[in-house]
Amino acid sequence: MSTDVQRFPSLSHWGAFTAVVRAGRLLACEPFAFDSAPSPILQAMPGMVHSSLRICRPAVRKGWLQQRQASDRSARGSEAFVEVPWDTALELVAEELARVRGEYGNTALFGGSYGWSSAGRLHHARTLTHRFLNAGGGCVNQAGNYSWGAAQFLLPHVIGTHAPVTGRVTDWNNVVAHTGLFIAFGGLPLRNTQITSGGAGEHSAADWLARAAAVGVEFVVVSPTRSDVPAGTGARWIPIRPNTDTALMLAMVHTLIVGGLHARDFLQTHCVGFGPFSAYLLGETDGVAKDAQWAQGICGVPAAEIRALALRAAGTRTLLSCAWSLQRAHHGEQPYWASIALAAALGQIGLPGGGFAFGHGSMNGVGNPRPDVPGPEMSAGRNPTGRAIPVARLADMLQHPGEPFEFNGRTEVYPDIRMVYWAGGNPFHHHQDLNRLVQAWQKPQTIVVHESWWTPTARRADIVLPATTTLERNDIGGSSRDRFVLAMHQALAPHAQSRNDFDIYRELSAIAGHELAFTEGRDEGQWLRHIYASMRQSWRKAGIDAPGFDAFWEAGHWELPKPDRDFVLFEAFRRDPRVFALKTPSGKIEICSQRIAGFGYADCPPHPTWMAPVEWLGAEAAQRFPLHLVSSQPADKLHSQMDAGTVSRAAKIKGRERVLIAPADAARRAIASGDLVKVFNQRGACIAAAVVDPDTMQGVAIMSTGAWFDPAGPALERHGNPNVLTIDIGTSRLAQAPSALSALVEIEKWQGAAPAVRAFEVPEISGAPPSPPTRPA
Ligand SMILES: Nc1nc2c(c(=O)[nH]1)N[C@H]1C(S)=C(S)[C@@H](COP(=O)(O)OP(=O)(O)OC[C@H]3O[C@@H](n4cnc5c(=O)[nH]c(N)nc54)[C@H](O)[C@@H]3O)O[C@H]1N2
Ligand SMILES: Nc1nc2c(c(=O)[nH]1)N[C@H]1C(S)=C(S)[C@@H](COP(=O)(O)OP(=O)(O)OC[C@H]3O[C@@H](n4cnc5c(=O)[nH]c(N)nc54)[C@H](O)[C@@H]3O)O[C@H]1N2
Ligand SMILES: [Mo]
Repeated sequence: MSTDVQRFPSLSHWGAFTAVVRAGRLLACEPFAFDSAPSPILQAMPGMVHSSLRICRPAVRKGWLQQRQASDRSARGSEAFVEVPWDTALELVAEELARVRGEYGNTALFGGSYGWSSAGRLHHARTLTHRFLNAGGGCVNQAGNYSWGAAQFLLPHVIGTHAPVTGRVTDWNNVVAHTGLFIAFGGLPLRNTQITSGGAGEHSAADWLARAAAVGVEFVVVSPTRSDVPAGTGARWIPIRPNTDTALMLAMVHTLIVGGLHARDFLQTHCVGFGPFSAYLLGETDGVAKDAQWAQGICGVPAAEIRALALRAAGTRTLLSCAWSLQRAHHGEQPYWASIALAAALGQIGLPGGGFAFGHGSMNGVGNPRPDVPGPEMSAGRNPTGRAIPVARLADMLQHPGEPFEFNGRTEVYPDIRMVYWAGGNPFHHHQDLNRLVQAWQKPQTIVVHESWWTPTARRADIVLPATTTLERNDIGGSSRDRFVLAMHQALAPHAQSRNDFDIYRELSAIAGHELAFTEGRDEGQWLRHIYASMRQSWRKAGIDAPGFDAFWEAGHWELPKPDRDFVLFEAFRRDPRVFALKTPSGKIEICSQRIAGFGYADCPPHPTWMAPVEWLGAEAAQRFPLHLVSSQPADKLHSQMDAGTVSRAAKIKGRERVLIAPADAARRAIASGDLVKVFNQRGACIAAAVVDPDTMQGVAIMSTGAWFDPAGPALERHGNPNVLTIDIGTSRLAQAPSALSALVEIEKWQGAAPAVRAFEVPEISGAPPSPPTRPA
């Protein structure tokens, strides 16, 4: 082992870096030279890579080892594990897969495996899980994602594509040059722009905001917290009650109509359905005019301010951008549709610096000028069963096998799942109403998880296979929003007995007799060359010449050229709506959708509509639980990743996640900053540490997601995980996306001693199997 310092190029979702290694230990992660705003999360990596929470050897839950599928499944998460040799573990997994497939068919196997996994694309665990299960006959998959699931299924009906929510929006260049007013619904929190799925070479959001502010672009931030206003932009903050943006937007359109300011020509030539929508706004259909006064009563923004904002927007070049958070709520389809209708009424869609956009404050690289060519990609193959559930209907599926559900115009039936396979995700982080998931998780006979750390999901598996981290293998990464493609050189030997997900699946494929279908005959090195070559070939078609693989690998990165002209969303469609028709039924923007009308969904009517969410500050339930819980992305980690690391732990108070509340709400409850509090509702309770925050709107409680789930039973979670409080329902029957941001809670001061946090303890593990695994005859 070398005692000299060695340096390896690498990449994470929070940025590119150089791994500095000595004697087999990661000493530091130095930010990429081209990154002007590197993420502090990098500093958590050395501690996490060598953490005592790493899973060292394959482990099987004791009861499962003894009784297999007949074991007591309520013991998941509390029972001890038994470490077994790799050969035994692989044989157990292979046998169980074969048994479930043989007895119940491929649709008894749930392999959605939702989660972010690594930035490296070859070793992306979720992709490899699909690839492996698809090669073996398929499984039940998950459709859509937790990030922008409502938009993904709504937007194709309205504008013929969901590309804009993936970050393909009018370039920042163009905004800086042309935009007069930038309205950010959900704000522009720079903490979220630390992250790009697939990893970023450059963190560009802060730079672009500064450049826009410098040329006088006026920013307005509509959000329940002033902290969504980025420093230095001079943005005006408009506080709004959570989940009520639709009402505000409708009233802005109403203001335009009554002022005769709506873009009649554009609505005529480029849109369909403004007539019925405007009848609804004017109160012709239900007797209620959706005017500014009406909206004030819902969203809390003064009527005069709503009208002024609408007039200001009509008087200049205006870009409307909605954070992804707006659609992660009950009826989350509506604010997105309403923002498109508002942009259409302003008539600036397809013009430089105008129209609508999504996600400028949600992820790095949104609006970053980049040639429209793919990044590195690994194929998951095709799922032979063709079956998938909407991503967030996980607990519903487990609890209601054989029952019908509606989704985007179809009626489908939940499959009867006997076995769950998860690698690269943490459902006990990401899912809503975790106490409900604990129950649903007892339904499958067998659960297999690959993880690098003893996460809440790994602890709740029957068979746990230890996976390497990114630094322990070679990979290639990059994002379709970033101009850099990064080489990721193996910097460390695999921790303990951990193996690459790729190798685990290769061996399991060999046992099952479909190794070639999984590997296509390529090893790691051959795959890296193959992925690079495919990408390079599609770049060449776009006129971009990249170096050969060896030169790229040696250099550690390659930078795509800046595009020579601005991208303006729907520019061509604007110019000629016939030639460049949208992929909607009418070829135009559908402010009213006949197709959606045909679905007959009361919870997703044919045009943007204000419907009160199940839980919000205007609901009856607000009398018992008077605070709206906003569970945001964490500043100091990515979801649950690195929660046990130094950066995240430093931000905790008394070891708990923080909850931000307004001074008046704190005073009423005699709560001071630093106090431990119980945050609770009818679904659960958690302990958090209060921070009295003048930037948080009254009536709102803000918690970051990501604290590792640490229940002392269904009644109390000890660490501050907001997902014991959130509601597990679909946004509507159309998208069935998560409604994480529609939850009411109450908070009270914690009395007496609080139970210790145990999230970062390794489960009980015994070294050797007590007896050879019993094999049912
Ligand atoms: N209340 C509330 N809940 C939310 C949200 C919210 O706003 N509010 N947001 C939602 C959103 S948008 C998202 S995207 C989800 C995120 O949910 P997830 O993507 O599930 O969260 P992560 O913590 O990123 O989980 C990834 C897991 O993969 C593991 N992993 C990383 N690399 C590898 C690897 O190479 N191999 C293997 N086997 N494992 C690996 C990590 O250790 C980690 O445990 O959360 C959702 N949940
Ligand atoms: N540091 C860090 N960055 C991340 C992530 C992370 O885990 N850590 N996760 C990444 C992922 S996977 C995703 S999908 C994106 C998510 O990106 P978003 O969904 O945009 O992120 P959130 O933090 O949930 O919400 C952004 C802001 O919206 C505001 N907000 C919440 N509800 C409402 C509402 O009803 N109306 C209005 N007007 N505002 C509201 C909140 O104040 C919040 O600060 O973030 C990405 N960025
Ligand atoms: Mo996400």
